[in-house]
Amino acid sequence: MLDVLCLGESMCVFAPTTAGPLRTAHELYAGVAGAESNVAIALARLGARAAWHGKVGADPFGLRVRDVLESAGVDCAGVATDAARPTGVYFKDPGPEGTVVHYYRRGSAASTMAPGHLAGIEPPRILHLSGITPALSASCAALVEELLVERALAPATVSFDVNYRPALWPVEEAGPVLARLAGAADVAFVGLDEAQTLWGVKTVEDVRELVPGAGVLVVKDGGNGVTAFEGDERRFSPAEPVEVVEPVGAGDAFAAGFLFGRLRGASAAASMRLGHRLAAGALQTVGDLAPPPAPETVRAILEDQ
Ligand code: KDG
Repeated sequence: MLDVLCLGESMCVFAPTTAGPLRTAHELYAGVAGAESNVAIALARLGARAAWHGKVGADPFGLRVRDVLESAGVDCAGVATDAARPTGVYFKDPGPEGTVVHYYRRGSAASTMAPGHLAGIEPPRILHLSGITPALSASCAALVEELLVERALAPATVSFDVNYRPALWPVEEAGPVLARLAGAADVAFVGLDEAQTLWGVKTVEDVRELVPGAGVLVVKDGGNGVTAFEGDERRFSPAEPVEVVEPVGAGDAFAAGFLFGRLRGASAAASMRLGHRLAAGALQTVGDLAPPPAPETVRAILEDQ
């Protein structure tokens, strides 16, 4: 049985190799990125049986996505190919105000995923989804509905990272959809900053009030730390202090560390500590993910309840 099945869109990403903006860059770094596939990679590197399901085009970008995931130990047997549509790509444009993302993913192969996409699949222990997928197309939104709300892969635990991407859909549309989906999940992750943008809330307690249904609600407050709500319990875990190089991917790394802890039966406190350790690595690299901590470090973190 799979430990975790992650479903979503994975793309090729291009970014200037130097600090300057895209407009004047001469050299671009090429990589593979996708919130859910990042989680699958991080989990596989920790030793979990992880699979990624999605759709890619019959093009070099799709082949690259598969190669990168497979070489990280992620099971890609369920990756579909759509010969009529491209693999999505995006560009990172670093500037004085931060990095702007330019997506070229409308009409991508992944955007044609639809209900029934995982039909006949043996339920994994955890199914991990994110709020990016319902923004891709109406059929992708219906697929998330089927998997998360209707529980097509029961009895899998369903994990959902809100991952609001403003370039994909406006707050007025995304806010109510993402609140409802997070509230239907067994484990929901949300950043306090994105909760403030999406739902106009102020504190982590406000987020819990807005999303009372999530079995475990994990609210991430950047460099301050993370609060996990489970039933009547509330636990805070401070973040590791780090020098941030590039923040993209840190949320995925945290989710992977937290889910790995839960898979190994660790407490919420220990799972959050492992999440922080992975996030700290991701924050200190230009790519989305850093190499995982040594197995003895992971063991020590998880054993210290
Ligand atoms: O969480 C990191 C992702 O945002 C990045 O890898 C790209 O999946 C991506 C997206 O849709 O923005």
